[in-house]
Amino acid sequence: MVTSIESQLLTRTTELRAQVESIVNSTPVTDVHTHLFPRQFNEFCLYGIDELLTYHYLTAETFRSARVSPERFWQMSKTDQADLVWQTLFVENSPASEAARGIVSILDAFGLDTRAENLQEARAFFNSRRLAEHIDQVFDVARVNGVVMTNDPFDEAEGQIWNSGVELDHRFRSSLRLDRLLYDSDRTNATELRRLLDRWIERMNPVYMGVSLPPDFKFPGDGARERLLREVVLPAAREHGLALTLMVGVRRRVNPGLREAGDGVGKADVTAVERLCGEFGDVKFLATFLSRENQHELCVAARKFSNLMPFGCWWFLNNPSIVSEITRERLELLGTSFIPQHSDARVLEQLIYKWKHARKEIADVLCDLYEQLLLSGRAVTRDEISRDVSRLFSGNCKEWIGF
Ligand code: HDL
Ligand code: ZN
Repeated sequence: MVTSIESQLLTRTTELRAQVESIVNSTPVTDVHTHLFPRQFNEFCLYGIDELLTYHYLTAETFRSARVSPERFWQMSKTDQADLVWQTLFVENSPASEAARGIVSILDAFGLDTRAENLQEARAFFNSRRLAEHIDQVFDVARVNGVVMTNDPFDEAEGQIWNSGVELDHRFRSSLRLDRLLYDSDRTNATELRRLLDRWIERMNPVYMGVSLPPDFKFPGDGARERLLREVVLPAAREHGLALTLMVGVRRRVNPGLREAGDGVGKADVTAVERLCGEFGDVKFLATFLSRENQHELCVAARKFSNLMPFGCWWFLNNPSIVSEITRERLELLGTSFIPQHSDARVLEQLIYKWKHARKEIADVLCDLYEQLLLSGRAVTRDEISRDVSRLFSGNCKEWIGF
């Protein structure tokens, strides 16, 4: 028999869950790391069903089930590749993976047939879209108010667009990606590198400088990369007032034949980031680690260094089961002083699924947290829930990178 206290509690928690879900689903988000481009960047602005289905997450999964070698696949046209992905992952099999379910969420958002035998309807729909309105609608449906791009000053074609004095859509802000700068040994002249950095910061007006790092990254270290970080990048970050974003634990080209899908993961050394944060206490760091095994250590490191902002459930971690686990441990160790997710979107419409799926997990974790708080003796108000979600979805980002 349910006592009156139990039924009151049940009513309160039911109301609470409804409030949290409504606030999480309606609060706009700033997406702190993507590979998206505005339409002013022409062929860099990827959208539509063929780009969505040839996303490297899906091609990797297709190679596991289709009887087509990667070499043969790369010789096919993009539409033939997309047809094979659709046939393999959506017709011959259930779209069980997170990336495949993401396509279902996107098609469903546009009212398209998620069980179609072929891509005829989807192609006709996306081909009929006027890009400017399409971008508006995607940002609106995903409730994304801004995205940070990943800009590589050493990509010839991208550099030309920047040099043309392109006017950026205000929803897209740049970040200066340093991978090639730090890894191409022929650019290791510190003075030359600093001159290049200053020039590109002036031109792109980035909101941060970012670099991806392998699992064996050490700091301090005696390699060229560590020397350039210390002598060039960090002084530039300090003088320009820019945050440095560290993406740690990627093993590039584990299987080169898979091209963009060929990268892997490795457990990294979080103490390297601790030492960076300690030595450069006046620089703000954003950090995300690719290995699930590094996530708890990153939370503890962030408790030691207030200039360290953990962000996102990166790449192989962007799956509901792991997003839920990471978000829960971050809340328990950091309160709301972290950035729970970024989309890493490469194709425009991915914003819709990546944020819909992330919001579901974040809402579930927050509901449990607030229910625990209620049972501990403190209810939360609607305004407090809204304040917390706004801080997670945009406030922490705004404080760290001004966007
Ligand atoms: O290095 C990165 O920024 C990664 O996010 C890679 O771009 C990776 O291929 C990716 O898209 N992950 O989601
Ligand atoms: Zn990325």
